[in-house]
Amino acid sequence: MEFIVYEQDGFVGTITINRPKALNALNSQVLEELNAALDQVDLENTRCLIITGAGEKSFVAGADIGEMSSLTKEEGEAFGKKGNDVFRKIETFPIPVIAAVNGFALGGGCELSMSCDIRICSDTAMFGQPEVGLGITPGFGGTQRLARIIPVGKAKEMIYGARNIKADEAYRIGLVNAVYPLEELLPAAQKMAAGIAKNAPIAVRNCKKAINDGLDASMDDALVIEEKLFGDCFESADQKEGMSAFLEKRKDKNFINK
Ligand code: DAK
Repeated sequence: MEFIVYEQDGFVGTITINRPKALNALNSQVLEELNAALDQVDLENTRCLIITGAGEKSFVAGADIGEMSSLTKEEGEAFGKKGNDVFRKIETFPIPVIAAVNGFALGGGCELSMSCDIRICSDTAMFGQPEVGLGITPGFGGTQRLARIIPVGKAKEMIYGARNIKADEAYRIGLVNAVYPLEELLPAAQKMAAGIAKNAPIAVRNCKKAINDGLDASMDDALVIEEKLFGDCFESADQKEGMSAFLEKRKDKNFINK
């Protein structure tokens, strides 16, 4: 792959968008490679994923404006679908995905981070949906996900005004969970990922599914979703291991993803 680097460290996988000359902007090739990289993750042995950007300046500075500038209506719609499909794949990926936002997260970059379960960022990060200044709407889920993550009025203010926000404001309004000095960002993401990976993988996956599916349902339906995913954990080796460890007052647990 030309623009995606995949690294595996124990149970944690890291995908790096690697197109620093264009501040990691998303052209069709980057989106296709990102899609392929996700398909290649070994889900038997990977329990958490980190997505970050190469270089010290940018996570992803948006969809590629050069490529988009000459699209027809049909091509624009197809490009939007390509991004939406891969971002939805991330959002519904079986294991948790952490965005480690190391700089600009504009347009498609902000949208990519929002398709991840958790966002943390460097103190140099900047988030925004500048599309209306380019004569388009956010096209990779920005109008939908931003308004679900932060208060609707804030989302509308950012999107209508094409107003970018810095890390401290992103933290204040709940767009990111934490802010770190740039050099501490990736270690912090790895520590968070390792903390997730040490827990029972089937239970963690079922929690992700319960939260995501439940948010799209009524409370009555959402509780049924939870009941089923709760029930699904029983009779698994890891449920027996987790509960035996508690009853035996044993700190070390050996979860095997079965
Ligand atoms: N696309 C292409 N190239 C980009 C880019 C981008 N989004 N962002 C930066 N680059 C390139 C620059 O052109 C420059 O290339 P060279 O001139 O060196 O060849 C290089 O990266 C370095 O950028 P700068 O020289 O501009 O660096 P600065 O530090 O001065 O400024 C910046 C950094 C991030 C403030 C600036 O580059 C910037 O404003 N970039 C654009 C940010 C932006 O507007 N992003 C949102 C893009 S729109 C849809 C589908 C998708 C979308 C919408 C609709 N449908 C199909 C409905 C998504 C839209 C977007 O994401």
